[in-house]
Amino acid sequence: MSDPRLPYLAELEKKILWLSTWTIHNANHLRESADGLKVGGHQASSASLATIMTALYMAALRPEDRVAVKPHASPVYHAIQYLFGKQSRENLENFRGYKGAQSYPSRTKDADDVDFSTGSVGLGVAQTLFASIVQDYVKAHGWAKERREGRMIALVGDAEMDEGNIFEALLEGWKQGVRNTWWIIDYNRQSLDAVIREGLYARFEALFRAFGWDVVTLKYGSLLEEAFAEPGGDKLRDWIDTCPNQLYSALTFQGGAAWRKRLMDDLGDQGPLTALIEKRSDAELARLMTNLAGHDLPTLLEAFEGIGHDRPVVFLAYTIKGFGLPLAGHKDNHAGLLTPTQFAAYREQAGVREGHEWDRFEGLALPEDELEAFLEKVPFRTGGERRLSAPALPVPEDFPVPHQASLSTQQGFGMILNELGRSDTPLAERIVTTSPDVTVSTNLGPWVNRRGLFARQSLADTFKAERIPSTFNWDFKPEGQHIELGIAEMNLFIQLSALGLSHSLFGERLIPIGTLYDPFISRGLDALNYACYQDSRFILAATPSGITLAPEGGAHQSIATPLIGMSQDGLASFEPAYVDELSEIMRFAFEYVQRDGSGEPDERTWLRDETGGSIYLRLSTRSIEQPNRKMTAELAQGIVDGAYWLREPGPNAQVIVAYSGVIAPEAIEAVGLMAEDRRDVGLLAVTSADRLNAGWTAAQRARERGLVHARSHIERLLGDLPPHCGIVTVIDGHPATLGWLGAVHGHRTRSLGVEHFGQTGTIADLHRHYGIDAQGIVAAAEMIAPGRPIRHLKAL
Ligand SMILES: Cc1ncc(C[n+]2csc(CCOP(=O)(O)OP(=O)(O)O)c2C)c(N)n1
Ligand SMILES: [Mg+2]
Repeated sequence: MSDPRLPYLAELEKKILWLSTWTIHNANHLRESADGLKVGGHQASSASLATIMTALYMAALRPEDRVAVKPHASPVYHAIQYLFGKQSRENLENFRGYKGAQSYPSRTKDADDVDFSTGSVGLGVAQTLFASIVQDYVKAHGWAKERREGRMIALVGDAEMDEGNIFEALLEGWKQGVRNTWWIIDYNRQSLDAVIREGLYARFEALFRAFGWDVVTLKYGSLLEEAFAEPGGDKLRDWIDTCPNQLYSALTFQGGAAWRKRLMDDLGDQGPLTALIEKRSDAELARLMTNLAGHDLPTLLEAFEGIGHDRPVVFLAYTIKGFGLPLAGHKDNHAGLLTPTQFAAYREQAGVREGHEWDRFEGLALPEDELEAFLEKVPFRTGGERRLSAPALPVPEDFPVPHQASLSTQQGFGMILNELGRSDTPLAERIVTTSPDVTVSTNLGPWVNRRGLFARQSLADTFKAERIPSTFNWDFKPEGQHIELGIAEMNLFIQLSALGLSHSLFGERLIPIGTLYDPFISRGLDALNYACYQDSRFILAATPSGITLAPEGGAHQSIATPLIGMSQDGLASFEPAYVDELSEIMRFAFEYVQRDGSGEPDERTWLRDETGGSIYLRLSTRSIEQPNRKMTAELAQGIVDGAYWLREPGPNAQVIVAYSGVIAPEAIEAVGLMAEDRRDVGLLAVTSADRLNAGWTAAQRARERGLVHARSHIERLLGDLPPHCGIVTVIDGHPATLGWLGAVHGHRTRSLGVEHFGQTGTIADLHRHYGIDAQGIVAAAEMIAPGRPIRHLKAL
């Protein structure tokens, strides 16, 4: 018996294709004359997925399912949401325009319930796999009991599969026993520039099987299957199976007459096959030959709804790029647009009158009330609000502050986590740590010993069972709180991105903390960028950093990361020198990652702290002498706001030193060396160049808008410096990080730091080499604040 939903789905598919095509055509039309900004890359890619997305959103999906939509299918996504009443006509009219519907589905910029932001191909795909691990994590900890398990689904372009991060994720998924993950490959055999290599499907199949996935190949639609059953049909099937991708695409573009000629030339037998071809009109023949499974609703429904297990599945769905449009199959169609004549023909075919383009049911054959009733009952829409939330967890009052005469920030970080791990506070319960094979070397070991490693199935530590002494106790268990990853840093960031959305995706708050070596942030940078773009919330502890890694040499010594931290939106970066600072920053971080307030700036700092965000801690393994001081409220505030005076400059200051991070001892020494020969020298501890800079920029903007009293933290700190005072800045990182400080009030500035690939050596060797030792700082001060020779400055 035929599925009663099919007539409705067929009509809706037609409407979805129309709406997405019209959205693009209309936006392009509007914009072309205004500023020449053409809409590219959407039309053909969208049409390729229109049938699959209809089958999913209008039938197969459940509200608990989460989907990463291929970037260029955003018009289809927006069209579906428009039919659901969740996307506005204004936004669609303004597609790709100022504040309009986004070119690529965006959780933060779009108003229509996007699950994962996509755009940089490959990342969204992997994110579904890691989201599935998060779902398992949440369930294994006994949370979200009343929620049904969702499937994490990615709609993947076939050329998107070239992205290496997908393979990294596959391997990790295999290790973690990933479930409930579906990847649907839009196998249109076209990329942006070209038609893809022959036989790629066979590589995909072998690959996914090797990683334990079920492979479902969706090749022929029901019309083709019926034709294959006719006499001579098996020959037609053989022909299709060996037809090169280029030829198939070209014939699709050319249409029915071309199909006929070619098939007759190749297959005409004056017998059953000729009859099979001849009995169809050109239009019917074209329809038959393009009836690939990815455009066949009955086949798709059967495939999607036939999965009755939770194993990961890849669907290899044959499709046609530009299906249903006059540019179908053409190899140049990626950025192709319909010409006015082509569009007029398509409009005619869609039965849409001018002026009625946005009418939801215009041109459809079924009565409006029936379609409306069908839409109302679509299962995907029945669960209420899909974007979830979870209350913020309190940060313990008695937050740990490790005390030792000498410590590194990395040790401090490990000790603070270990202390938190000792407690049974709600916060400690929800912390989840993860690290790409650097758990021990980033000091997470003690925390992991306490809280265990996460796995759905328990796995005892054999070394422990065999009573072999080891510092680490690596029991895997469902209640474990550390996700041990392989080395791939991309996976770390995508895992963090998924963990940091748990409150929104699964309604359960997690506080993710990821650790890695600072130089390898660059390896996962795009994934970090997308994690922030999606407003995922996590704490990143990057350690060791800079030339702390002295003996490692070469490119192991991170240089650019402070600038990455400053320029990455959605990420507040800190580089503390001392562990008491780190403690204040972490206390703040745990709260900050959970904030969800309005975007109004704070009048003290001009930072938009209410909104919260993620945190980056640039830490070090260099052990330095710790200050013995009382943490006053004022000091704590300065640390969090980004800077405080370690030594306040006097009224006649000739020079100040502003430093960030573990270079503190050198900065302190330098100030001591020049104290006799320069007046009122000050020492500014910068804990967050990022927050100082952001506040300064925001305060200037506020003043330009008429808020004349707006003052940022750094403007106040430097406000009393005499105009002739020089500033020497120093950081174990790129000097530009602090180079802007002189511009705040117009002070001469010399910025020291590291600009070049490293040498091996001791830390002292390298400080000297780069001129960021005490002598280098003093030499810079002497140049910038002329006066009598500084006695302690040795001849360099
Ligand atoms: C990381 C990244 N590199 C490049 C691009 C530009 N780009 C967008 S789509 C695309 C290829 C699309 O091919 P495919 O994935 O097969 O999707 P189709 O358009 O065929 O549906 C490229 C190269 C991008 N969005 N992201
Ligand atoms: Mg493609």
